[in-house]
Amino acid sequence: MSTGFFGDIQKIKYEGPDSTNPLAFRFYNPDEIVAGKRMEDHLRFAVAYWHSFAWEGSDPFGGRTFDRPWYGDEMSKAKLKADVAFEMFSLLGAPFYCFHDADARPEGKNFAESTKNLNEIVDYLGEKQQQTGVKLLWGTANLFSNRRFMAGASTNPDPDVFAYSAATIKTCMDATMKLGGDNYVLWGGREGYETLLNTDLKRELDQMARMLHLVVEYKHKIGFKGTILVEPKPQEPTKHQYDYDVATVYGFLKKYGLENEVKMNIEQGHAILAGHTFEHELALASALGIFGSIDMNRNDYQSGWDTDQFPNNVPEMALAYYQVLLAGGFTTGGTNFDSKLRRQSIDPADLLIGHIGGMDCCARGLKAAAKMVEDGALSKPLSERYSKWDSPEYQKMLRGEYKLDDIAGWVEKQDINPQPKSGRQEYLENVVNRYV
Ligand code: XLS
Ligand code: NI
Ligand code: NI
Repeated sequence: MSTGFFGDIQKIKYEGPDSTNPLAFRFYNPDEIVAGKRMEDHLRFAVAYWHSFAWEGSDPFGGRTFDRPWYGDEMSKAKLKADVAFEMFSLLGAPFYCFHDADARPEGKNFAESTKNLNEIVDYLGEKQQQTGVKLLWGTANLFSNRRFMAGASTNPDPDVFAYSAATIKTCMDATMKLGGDNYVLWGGREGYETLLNTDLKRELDQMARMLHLVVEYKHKIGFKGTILVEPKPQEPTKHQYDYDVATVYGFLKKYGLENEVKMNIEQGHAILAGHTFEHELALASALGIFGSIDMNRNDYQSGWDTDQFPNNVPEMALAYYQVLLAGGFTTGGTNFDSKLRRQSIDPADLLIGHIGGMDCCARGLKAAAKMVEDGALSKPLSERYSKWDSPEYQKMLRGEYKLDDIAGWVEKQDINPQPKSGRQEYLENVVNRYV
């Protein structure tokens, strides 16, 4: 039975590029084949429970702007929230969702009660998944909102918090496993510091690594087949977060022997905060063999803050999905909208419209990317640019068969005299613009 929250809005359909219906897809056509695969299977869209159903529209200067019938601490409200959430996933035809424990269950008076509440709501979510066919892309623990985590979760100077966090993660991994989740995510919003004056950085990194080892060990113990993902972010809420960006996390994983167990969940807005492009983070993760999943929500470029807006820039999406395709596409990962409405967008339909626009934008980006791959539009000029490396002498050099003095002798004998060549950036930018 419907909750009636979305009124008489029916399942969102694909109506094609000419449609002016705000409640229709113009580009996202789940069954359309792109590069040999259904669009839905390429993009693997997920809706984030927290921003759409738990966040109440507050900002640093004002509180709740949304008026939702499920706000409150009772279990019945949590179930109503789940009812509306699954109605929305179904209206959108989103195959996946993601959630934190704290989004879905009422907080208990202690760990045991919070766990009991979580288990009750997990059973309910399981029934909803059964009824709708919507699946869990990833589960995660909220180890940042409650004041107990203000000085960090695994990196807290107080080991009671470390233990509480470990226990909480265990319950969330159990929940994710029970719901058949494809991944488990760790985002360390409070894992970092405000000032070095009160922070032992070395200790905190060791603590964080211990937690990640515990997570990986438990994954194998319970036979969880999904992927463990870390989501990098440079700052906000903490001034300096340890999981700064893909490169930093990779160094951390290497140092602590975790690089074969953990992959990346890369968020567009976090990449920008770290001073990178999204495609840089995607390409680097792929090059390092740790590409996993994406959070597809953008920032406002003027604010310098994680504004978590729905994506709306097709050329940027095209470059992002180009990297995703080059990486071989998603396996367990997907496209999660970790996006929230602007706080004035208070109508139920706004929730749908935000996601519809985001899904359409990603679909356009994917199609452009697939065409660029198919035509070799960028890959041909790229391999041409590096082609001299294919010669036997340079292959030997790459393999380490020549030492520095051998190379010096060879350069002199061959009279090697490098001639600069154009990088053709404007040409390549124009090529991309033909596709978007
Ligand atoms: C916050 C993060 C968060 C994670 C999940 O900036 O993006 O939403 O995705 O904890
Ligand atoms: Ni974020
Ligand atoms: Ni995120």
